[in-house]
Amino acid sequence: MKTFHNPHQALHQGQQEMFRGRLVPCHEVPARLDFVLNELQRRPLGALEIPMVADTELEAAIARVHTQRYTDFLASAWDHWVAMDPANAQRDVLPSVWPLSNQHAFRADVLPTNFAARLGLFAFDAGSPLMAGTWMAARGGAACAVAAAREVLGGARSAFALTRPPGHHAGPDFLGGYCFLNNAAIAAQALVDGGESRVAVLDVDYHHGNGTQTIFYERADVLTVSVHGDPMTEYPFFLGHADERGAGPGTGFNLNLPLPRGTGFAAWRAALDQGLQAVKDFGAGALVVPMGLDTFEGDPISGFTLKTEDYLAVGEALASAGLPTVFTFEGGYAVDAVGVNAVNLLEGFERAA
Ligand code: Q9C
Ligand code: ZN
Repeated sequence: MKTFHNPHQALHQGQQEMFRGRLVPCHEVPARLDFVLNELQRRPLGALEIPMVADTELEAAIARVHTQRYTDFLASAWDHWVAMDPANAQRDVLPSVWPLSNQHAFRADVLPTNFAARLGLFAFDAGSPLMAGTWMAARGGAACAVAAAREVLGGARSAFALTRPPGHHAGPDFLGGYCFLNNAAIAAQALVDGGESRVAVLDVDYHHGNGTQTIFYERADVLTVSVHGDPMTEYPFFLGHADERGAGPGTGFNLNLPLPRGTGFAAWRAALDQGLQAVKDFGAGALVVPMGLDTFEGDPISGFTLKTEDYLAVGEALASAGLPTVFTFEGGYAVDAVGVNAVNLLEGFERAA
């Protein structure tokens, strides 16, 4: 399996995230990707490459998933932030005001001129700092997703997009959960555009893949499945329940498998099997796996108890779908374990593929 890694990833390096009224050090750090790269060098699965995707092609692939209004905002956010106050050049961009979606409460159709207000329209939390290099880093990650999709369209059994920043919480026009561009959705859409008529996304991150769900919610050609911590108690809280089955032509093409905090491997694995059965019933021609390693017992912000050796079995189970598969890198905050856990999953897949 080839790995495409993002040479610009370290340009995105947040200082602090808001947590329960305090600013705490960011969990989503550049070293996460370095640990995965180091482990891939120790236990090679295939070539390690930088994605070669022309700017115009990358922009087109991103525009298939995200709105122009949102990508324009991301591209110019840093300059607007610094223009508000030159001292902002030393601070990360974080929102502090949001339009509630309650009926007759606030409007989301008017784009305010004030940048802090605009930020609140496009960001759903104060945990996802943005800085000078974020746009460059996010585009580099998306390029990995495009390159991995092309690799699979070209006949490879699998490819790994070692994306950072992560992507599965980012929607058509919003950022959050440390995510800016939805790399998994970009890969899935690239697979559709490359000729796959049915693509499945099976999200194994601890957190519900809300952005991916929203992007494909009304579509019958992309099945979205997510196994995650129950949003009644777990982030992102406001989406990810079992009764969200899709809408319009997409009705029946979204499956959420929420599990209680504290769930161990046996019960998690049973939910994964249920997800894999849905992928099979759908008749997918290709699979995208947003791969979060925050299901790990040692993860500092999550609540499942998977062990390092369990990830070999996770990879094996994913291979049993028998589909060309793109992996994207999502969460996983036990930094010194994230490399071994990620490569275990991919190695388990390769052994069984
Ligand atoms: N004290 C991903 O795994 N906040 N995003 C958690 C922690 C956000 C996770 C609060 C978690 C986002 C890609
Ligand atoms: Zn996560």
